[in-house]
Amino acid sequence: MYDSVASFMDDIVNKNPGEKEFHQAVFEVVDSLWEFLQDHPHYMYAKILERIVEPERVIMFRVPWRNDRGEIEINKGYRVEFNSALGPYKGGLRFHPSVNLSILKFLGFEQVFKNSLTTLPMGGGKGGSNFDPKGKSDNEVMSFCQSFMTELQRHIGPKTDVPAGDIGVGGREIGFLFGQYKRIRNEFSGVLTGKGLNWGGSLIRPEATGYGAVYFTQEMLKTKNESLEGKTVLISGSGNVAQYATEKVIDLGGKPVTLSDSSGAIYDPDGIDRGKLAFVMELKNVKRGRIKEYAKKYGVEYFDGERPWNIPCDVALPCATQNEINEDEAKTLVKNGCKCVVEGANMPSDPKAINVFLENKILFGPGKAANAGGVAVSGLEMSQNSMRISWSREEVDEKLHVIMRNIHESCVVHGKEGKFINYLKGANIAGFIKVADAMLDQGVV
Ligand code: NDP
Ligand code: 2IT
Repeated sequence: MYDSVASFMDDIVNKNPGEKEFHQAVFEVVDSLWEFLQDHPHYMYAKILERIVEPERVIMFRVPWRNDRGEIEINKGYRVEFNSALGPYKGGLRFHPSVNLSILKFLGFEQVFKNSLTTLPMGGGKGGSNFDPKGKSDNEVMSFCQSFMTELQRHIGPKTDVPAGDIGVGGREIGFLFGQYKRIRNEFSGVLTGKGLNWGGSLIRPEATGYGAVYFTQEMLKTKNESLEGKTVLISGSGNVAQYATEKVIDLGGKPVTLSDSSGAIYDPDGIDRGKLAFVMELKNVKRGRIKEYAKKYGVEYFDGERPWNIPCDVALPCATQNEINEDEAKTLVKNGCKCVVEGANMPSDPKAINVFLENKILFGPGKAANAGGVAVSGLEMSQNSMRISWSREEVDEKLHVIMRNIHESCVVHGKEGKFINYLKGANIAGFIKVADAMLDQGVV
């Protein structure tokens, strides 16, 4: 048994060499669980911690496909089936050139606790490829997706492992992947979520992560008798999560002033309104262009190669990618008056940034709680598929709202430190207990 977080982490680093994102995600969880585990030693005796950091299965495969010039290209494909204590493996697929085993293990690990927090019966997993959809034609994306699914299909299924979208995987990709699964397996089933509305998808799934993160923000602000009304909000990213977070902030009377992509950030001091958001959605989802176009169209500032964190705000919603807020940026946010940081993305704040937020006792909503709305509605999509029914927009939105409120409440119950709510600790403990207890019930597996 380990006598400290440091000795546990030494072992993690030795057993998983070079996987720095995975080390980071494990440290964050273990560090915030440590005290709790000392008070509940039965988890330690059963070696739950040692078991929970080891994926049940990792699948790695070759993805050969042909580009439009007829040349053969080869990518790496992965599925990390992390934990099935609570249900079939569930989690997104990421297509991005940076994808490697470390990134997918960090995402799969986070997903286990996140899915537990939703209270729905889902285990945790993640997958993807180092394929870069940027600059590829629809035909090339289809060829890639078909090849990717030709291998993945033998490992997944509606009762085994149910992938969905993440960075670089949206409605278009899920369509191509679903088509190939159906063709090979001769089976129309809920094997993927985020499907099109006319072939088994759920209303509100595209909106769910962004809306959910803003519902979570609302709950956090309520603990200070505040609301989003009139608040200036920084949002990073301009993809699925950022777009619908922006929409919900506008709905609730807040003023989103920034968006970004991997090339740079825009700052619109007058606020991004519905009309401007419609432009962004067309730009990103249809034309697949760069956010810089927004600055040209509306005559606002564009910061090439920069992130939006040096602009004064009340609330910050990082919705792009991991480690997009470092210690200095966190200090700048706090210095400029930011009172609330809520993670729409997975692990966007690095460990030193998180320390800055916690030391300054601002509201900090960790991704595994705040962005759980996406996978929660994926869980609702699975239920609707199994029952062969579809719920209305209002029904799904209401269920999402209730789930986000309940996750907030779980964080409060387990994260209260006097008057301060440590949402990070609360989310980790609440997520852990359910998975750990299920693992104990199921024996040494
Ligand atoms: P999208 O692919 O739709 O959008 C990603 C956005 O982030 C784009 O604007 C992209 O810019 C930007 N981005 C991606 N990588 C980088 C990078 N390395 N540096 C700077 N900017 C980057 O993905 P999503 O909106 O779905 O995902 C965003 C985040 O939310 C991810 O962390 C994801 O894991 C998380 N998440 C997503 C959920 C979902 O349901 N989709 C659910 C829960 C969490 P560019 O176009 O230039 O690449
Ligand atoms: O990180 C995430 O929670 C997702 N990308 C969504 C996963 C899902 O199965 O809907």
